[in-house]
Amino acid sequence: MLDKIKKLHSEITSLKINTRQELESYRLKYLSKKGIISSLFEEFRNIPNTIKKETGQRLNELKQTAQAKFDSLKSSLNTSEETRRDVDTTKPSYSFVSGSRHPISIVRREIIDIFSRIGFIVSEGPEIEDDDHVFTKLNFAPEHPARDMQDTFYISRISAEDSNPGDILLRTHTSSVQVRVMQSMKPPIRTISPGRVFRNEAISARAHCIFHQVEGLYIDENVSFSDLKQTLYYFAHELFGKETRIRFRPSYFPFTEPSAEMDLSCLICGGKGCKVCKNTGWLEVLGCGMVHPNVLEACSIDSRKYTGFAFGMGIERAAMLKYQINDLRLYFENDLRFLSQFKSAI
Ligand code: 2NM
Repeated sequence: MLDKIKKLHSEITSLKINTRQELESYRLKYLSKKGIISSLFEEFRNIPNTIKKETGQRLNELKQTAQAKFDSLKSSLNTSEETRRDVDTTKPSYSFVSGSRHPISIVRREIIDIFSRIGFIVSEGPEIEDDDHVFTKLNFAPEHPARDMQDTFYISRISAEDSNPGDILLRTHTSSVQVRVMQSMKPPIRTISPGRVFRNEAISARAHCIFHQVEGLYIDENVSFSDLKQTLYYFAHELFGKETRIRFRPSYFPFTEPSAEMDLSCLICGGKGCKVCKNTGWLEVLGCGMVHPNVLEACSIDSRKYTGFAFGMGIERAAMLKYQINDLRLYFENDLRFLSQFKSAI
């Protein structure tokens, strides 16, 4: 019997099979219930115990070899024959739905594009920051309420001493990036810093604990408030349209003096008064001002030689105004019915 198995083994391994018919004959001859291998298993029952172990092993090997040959030929013959038969190369290809950019990305890219056309570069910095870059160098008093646990996410609290930068926290604005730029560059400086910021707030239609900001900074000799106004006027025209008018209202920020808030004429009613502008004709869009001399000095810039302006805006807010989105939560829910409405050139 061992001889028979050996002969069959070499027969099977050297056998050439080229078609599916040949494969089926092979299966019937060797692997089917009435095939040669099954009959050998029948025979195996009656052989003497002394050679049972070795014969059993050889027989199993034979069966595995025959089955493996069948399996591999089956898949290769299938693919090559069916490909020839089933593919219609004249058929148009399947169409697919392409994605679209998120409205926050669209507006961020547009803002970057608008400012890069007038010489601003993009700077980025860490989301996990220290107290020194987020508050102290920006002229926030030690007891300023923005430092409060209710507003800022603290990671670890260490008291600021000597060269130690103090608490580690999530940045609440991207002005911290501009502190890093001022510390590492000499004026003239023209930069914008887009990025995520974090505030400890209850989530609602108007507030979220993570949002996106773009802040801008321009420092040189003789930079004036009229430079600020003209730059932001250009920006509003580019982002919101040529019909847009702007106005400035006095405001307060620790890092600028004087400080202002900028409004746009209402994009819906053009200023006549409607629900969106709550009948005021104006929409609040950003904060700005002349960089406080204390901030320049804290970043080693001579405040007698240089002046600068800065501004900051929420990208969610700007996109809400541009696209009339009335609930902030839409930005974070990833509902395709919302997202697929935004198409952009950049
Ligand atoms: C705002 C409003 C006003 C601002 C100030 C600075 C810096 F770093 F130069 F001091 N960056 N951004 C700034 C000024 C931000 O956001 C509402």
